[in-house]
Amino acid sequence: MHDVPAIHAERTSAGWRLPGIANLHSHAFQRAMAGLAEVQTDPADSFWTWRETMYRMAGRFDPDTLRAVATQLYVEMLEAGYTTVCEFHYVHHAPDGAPYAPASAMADALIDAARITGIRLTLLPVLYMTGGFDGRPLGERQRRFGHDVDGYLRLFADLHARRDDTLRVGCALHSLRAVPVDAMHAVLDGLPDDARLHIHIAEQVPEVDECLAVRGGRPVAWLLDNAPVDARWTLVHATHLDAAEVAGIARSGATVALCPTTEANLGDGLFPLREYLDAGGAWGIGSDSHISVSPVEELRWLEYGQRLVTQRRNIAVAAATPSVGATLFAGVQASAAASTGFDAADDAVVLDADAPLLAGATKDDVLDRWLFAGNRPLAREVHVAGRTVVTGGRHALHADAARGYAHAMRAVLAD
Ligand code: NGQ
Ligand code: ZN
Repeated sequence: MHDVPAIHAERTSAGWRLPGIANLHSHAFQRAMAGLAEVQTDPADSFWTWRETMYRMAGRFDPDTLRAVATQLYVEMLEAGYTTVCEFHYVHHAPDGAPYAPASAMADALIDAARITGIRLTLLPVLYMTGGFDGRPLGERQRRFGHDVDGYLRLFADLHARRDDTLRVGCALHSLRAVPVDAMHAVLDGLPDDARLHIHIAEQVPEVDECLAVRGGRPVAWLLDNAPVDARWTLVHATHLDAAEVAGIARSGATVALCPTTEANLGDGLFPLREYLDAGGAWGIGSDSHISVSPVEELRWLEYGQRLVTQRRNIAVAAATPSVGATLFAGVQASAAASTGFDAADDAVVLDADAPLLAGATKDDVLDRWLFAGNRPLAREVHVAGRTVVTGGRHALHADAARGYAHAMRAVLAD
């Protein structure tokens, strides 16, 4: 369990300079359905009915529309201060399940979008094999997500050979629901030793119950007992934990990727943040379904969720740092390299020191003011891998990306 070093904003002539922020969890195509699943279809609407809407949206993408949507999304991320994105990518094939030529066409679209916009990309091709814990085959709408072990390892090797300064390639297991035990071991055995591993886990209560019934353990407990979970691993959501699981993740060195705006939007439940911080656990944030593309909103709601249930204030603080903003920002920085595979220490976000929200700010309160005091975007400049990608709050492709996105959305939303 590690001490998280405090982060201080540095006052420069351009503004308040901070390290860049890693976005640990993204499904780029879901940007296209943000705001389109907020209509009640059934009084019992839930994560599971949202998922049906999401599958319909996933069914409409091809490489060109994915490239356009991801380009707009990555422009929005950079303007918000995210400088690295982990793309949890599972829409691999054509809608009928037939591979594209090349088989990496959809992944290539994401790589293109990252290169065009300048964001660092940790591409996580997803292994997705079954429709549930019982091993049932993929449903019709899931067919374009599927691989066998050999097909998956071929895709992984093809993508992994292309890594460079701003591209890393890791492995994602969609979830315990979607990956049989033997396949999990076969894929883990076939990966390079330093591969990053991400997995959705324990997001919904029915998933915990089914795992208990079928595998005889809660999802996180089962994973800790059956996989070599360590600092290379990122557990996405890990919402429903008992005390032993909280301690077990923290001890393993894995990072938990928390996605508070998506978790709220989907009605997942609330992560036991205070207990996890007390255990010394590593964590970061992700924008996941992109119902919001804002590290400010993720961190604010991470703290606010805790305040709402505990009826207390200022929960996420470290002994050394009474500032909630500084503690949250430091937590995000501390997990970034292990989860993304990048050493991105020189990436930077420069906040507009002339903004009224930051009037009279000091290095001790600037993070709290940025994260809690308003909604006007304050990132004035963003620097990634030696390139200045945002100036005056705008990405150079701000207008072009929006035009390409509007065009792609007409195709995606057409019947
Ligand atoms: C996903 N998203 O794969 O996009 C999932 C939903 C599932 C989130 N969990 C589908 N937020 O978990 O089966
Ligand atoms: Zn996800």
